[in-house]
Amino acid sequence: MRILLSSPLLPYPPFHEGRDNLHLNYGNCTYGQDIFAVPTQMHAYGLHLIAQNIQSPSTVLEHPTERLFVRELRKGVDIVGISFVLPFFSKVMEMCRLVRKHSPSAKIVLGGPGVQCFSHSTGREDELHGLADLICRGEGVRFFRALLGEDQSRPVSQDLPLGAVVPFRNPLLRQPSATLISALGCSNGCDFCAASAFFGHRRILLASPTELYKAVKISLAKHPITSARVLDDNFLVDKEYVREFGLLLKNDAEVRRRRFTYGTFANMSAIAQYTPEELVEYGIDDLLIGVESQFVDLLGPRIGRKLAGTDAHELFRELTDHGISIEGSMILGWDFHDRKNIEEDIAYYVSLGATFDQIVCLLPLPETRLWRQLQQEGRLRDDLVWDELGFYSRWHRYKNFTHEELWEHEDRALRKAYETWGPSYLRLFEVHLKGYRRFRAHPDSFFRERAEAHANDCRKLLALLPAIRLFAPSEHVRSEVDRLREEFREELGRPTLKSNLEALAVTAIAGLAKLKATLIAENTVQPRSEVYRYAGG
Ligand code: B12
Ligand code: SF4
Repeated sequence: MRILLSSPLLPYPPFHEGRDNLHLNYGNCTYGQDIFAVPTQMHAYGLHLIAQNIQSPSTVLEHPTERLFVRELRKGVDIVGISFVLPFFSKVMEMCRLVRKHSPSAKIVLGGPGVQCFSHSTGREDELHGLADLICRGEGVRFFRALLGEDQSRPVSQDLPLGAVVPFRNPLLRQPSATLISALGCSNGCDFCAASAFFGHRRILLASPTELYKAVKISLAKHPITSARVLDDNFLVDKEYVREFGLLLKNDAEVRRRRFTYGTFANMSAIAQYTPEELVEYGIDDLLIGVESQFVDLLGPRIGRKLAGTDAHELFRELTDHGISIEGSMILGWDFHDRKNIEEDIAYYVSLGATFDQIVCLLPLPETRLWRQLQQEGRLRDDLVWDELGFYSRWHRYKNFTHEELWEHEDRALRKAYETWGPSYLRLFEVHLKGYRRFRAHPDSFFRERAEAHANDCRKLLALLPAIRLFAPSEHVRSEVDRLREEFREELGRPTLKSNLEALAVTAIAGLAKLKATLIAENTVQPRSEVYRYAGG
């Protein structure tokens, strides 16, 4: 069997006012932080996971040009699998036509969250459905194994390509990081959550704690990394799992020597099962947490139950005091939001002091309860276009705001967080300083090693402080830089000559980035096309 797996074709459409869709942190969690927004590189993980877990050889194309895609088709292909999210609907249609033209006998299989389009009619889905042979509505590894007549119950292994954080988009500052996948979906079923709906409001486990640990070992053996992101919509929900995985890491001398830690996603009720020290013991360094709104009683039962009983201020303080950074997430444009309480909600969110901020407007996605509710209320647009999905979609009517008004609130909220807490790099510096303080004299050597790792991270981030001071968004942030620099000196001594030279170099790079940002309006950065060949087995 000759198998070709591909993500959508380049070029990607221009993005709205510098809001780069392709970078998780840049477009989401550090959006609005001027030159300090953090570009992160990610991959088409779903496709790699499938390719690494079938017995047939396969080729994975990431962001192919039309030429590259056609060249691969012409080599002769039996199955073409395409992974997409909704904004690439038309691109995928185009790709299916190319397959029919250049490899007419190939079977076309569509997968990824984009297939949620088939649960709604905008008038174009039948055409795409007609071009494809099979649609995978959910988990793809087992689907593909079934298609190839392979044993579906074999364990899932993973050795996914590295992602990276690239400050100022400067390759010299690139920090690679691994990606691991433990489970897909979440059973909490929040009304707005597309990921939960896509996997049938279930959590589908892909790797046991031992298998996930093996993936960490493979990555550490191959790459000079010290951290990973575990993609799992609610990783902390299963405490036994997390404990087993965490202790495998803790008891492994090499993992410890490399100071390996990981970030992941979890809701507040899942986090409440742990003490912050347990989270550190199990290897966690960062959590993406949905705050959604302070008006918990108005959010409905499903969203309410993941937040209920947790004091977000206390949780955020406790976690950051233990050296765990937080990607806070909040939504604007709930039906209960009016001009007064939206301000209160923004003030509440900003006061939490998250390390990264994902503040976004409520966006309905097909198959969710929110979608069905808006449909019943006649509030979905009749002429909605899948390709227009993004941070600035106009797919439904908000109750109390125009789209423009809400987008202004969003920009203002992000600005307020930025002016209050400064760039995420500065917030991260403080989290590491706190982690160092918390654990430097801990009786257990594991935690003292964590303290050392925090001290190293502080030393690395120190190089950014002069640039942050120079381009600070407010006087307050400038004085925060001075305070934190002073605290660093008290805890870890005077910066070395090497560190001062690094700071000079980073300030020069930041200055150039600022100049470039002033002179050239930013538009979509086209990702590089990449080809991966897998032997199968
Ligand atoms: C990481 C991530 C990103 C990364 C990387 C995306 C990528 N290239 O995969 C970045 C930051 C680049 C990103 C960007 C965007 N993202 Co995004 N992203 C995610 C996130 C958090 C995880 C995706 C992931 O990798 N999961 C792990 C892999 C293993 O799972 P998977 O992709 O679902 O794949 C499995 C199955 O779907 C299936 N499958 C997938 N592809 C295929 C193909 C075939 C042939 C088959 C058979 C099966 C199959 O098998 C896989 C294994 O089981 C999800 C939310 C979530 N929790 O799922 C949102 C999500 C996918 N993103 C979303 C959106 C909207 C976007 C953006 C458009 C952002 C925006 N608002 O403008 C951009 C689009 C850019 C782009 N080119 O893709 C939506 C998609 C909604 C939809 N129904 O289409 C999601 C669901 C978030 C949400 N809003 O709810 N995203
Ligand atoms: S808890 Fe998070 S991942 Fe789970 S359904 Fe709600 S929003 Fe989605």
